[in-house]
Amino acid sequence: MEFFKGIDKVKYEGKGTDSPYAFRFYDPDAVIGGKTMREQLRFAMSYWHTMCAEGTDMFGVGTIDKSYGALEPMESARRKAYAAFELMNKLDIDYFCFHDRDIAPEGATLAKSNARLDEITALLKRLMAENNKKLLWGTANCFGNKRYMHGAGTAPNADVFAFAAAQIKKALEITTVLGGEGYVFWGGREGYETLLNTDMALEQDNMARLMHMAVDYARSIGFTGDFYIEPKPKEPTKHQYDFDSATVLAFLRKYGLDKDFKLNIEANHATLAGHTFAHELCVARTNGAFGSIDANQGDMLLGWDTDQFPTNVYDTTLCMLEVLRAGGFTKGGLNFDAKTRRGSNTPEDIFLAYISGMDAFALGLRMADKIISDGRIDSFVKNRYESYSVGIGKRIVDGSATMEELEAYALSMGDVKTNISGRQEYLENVINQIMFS
Ligand code: XUL
Ligand code: CO
Repeated sequence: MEFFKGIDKVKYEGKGTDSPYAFRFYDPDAVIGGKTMREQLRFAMSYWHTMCAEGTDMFGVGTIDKSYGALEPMESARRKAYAAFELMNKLDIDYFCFHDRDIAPEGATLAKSNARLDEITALLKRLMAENNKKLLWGTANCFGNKRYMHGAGTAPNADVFAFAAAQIKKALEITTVLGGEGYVFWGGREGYETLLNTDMALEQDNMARLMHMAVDYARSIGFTGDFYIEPKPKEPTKHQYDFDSATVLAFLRKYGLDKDFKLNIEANHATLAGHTFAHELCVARTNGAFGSIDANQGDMLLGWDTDQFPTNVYDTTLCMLEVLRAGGFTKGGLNFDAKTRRGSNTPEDIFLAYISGMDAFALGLRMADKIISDGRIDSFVKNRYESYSVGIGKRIVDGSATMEELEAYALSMGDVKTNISGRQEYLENVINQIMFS
């Protein structure tokens, strides 16, 4: 059965094409920065937005039909699986990501939910082998059901904690069976609304306990992928515990989880935290915790997680610059945690949105590679810190300088004589020259 009739396999046609169903910049086999674009970008489809989200919002019902012609939920789940692989094939996307409840609807009991998951996991495993597709990461939806109204791992109710642990155990099993390269913890409702009813210390200790159990269990069943925490500062709770990269790093180190976990950075989450996307990536990279990316963009004028398909090439360029500086992806990739607007409600819109997002990142990769080979930005930064490679600066960096020595140095100096310009405007113009020449 063909679900996306009339749409052929999308191919690279180059800048000159006038076809909307073609890549202008994503040429999977072209080598950029030492690897093919396919290997550098490791694009993934998000099952929840792409196969499931129907365009509901606070004010209205769905506008997008995602039943795939099925009348009952499990039949719909089966059809979604077939449709997902057709879509990935037509868009030439190698990976996908899912929450347990995206691939199979929750049943009346945990046992029934697990049986449903087993059925769809077997189907996905077969379709993955037939279509040569891979699982970038799996996760558990521990936020949608009303039992998670106060959180899951951070719930005040131990029965909820136990239920979440059971759900995560199953999600780890199916992720392992499908050869997932990662497993994500996004906080969901792990945060609080008011400190008046919250024991923050116990809640965070419990979250860490759950993560330790998850790591131990996953390793015991043969999961060799990376674990990720995906930082987000707000929404759904007022204060999410996984606020931003720096907060998550402090949490991981406090609880001894930093060896097993890396970060999954989402663009729109970064901006909600008051950071740029590149800042969050740089914090992850410079702390050895860069893992994977949820690719999307927010809206400057809106204060929530709009999960739009990324089209801002400045942002994708600065993102890919961080990815290249991190040495590229290892087990992570670019997962489009993005959905079409409620008014873009046809299957064609999903294809057009993926094409725009993939091309925006392909262009970002090409531009980032040009920035690195141009060398002006890197050499400017290197020169800016030159004073640390000689004399007193060198002694500061190698740890041999003392406060007394620095005082004597400052006294003999009189005052700082030179402070060279940061040349921000020039550097911004260099980026434009590289991008638009
Ligand atoms: C929520 C979000 C999630 C995670 C996976 O904002 O980004 O979809 O990526 O749970
Ligand atoms: Co995400």
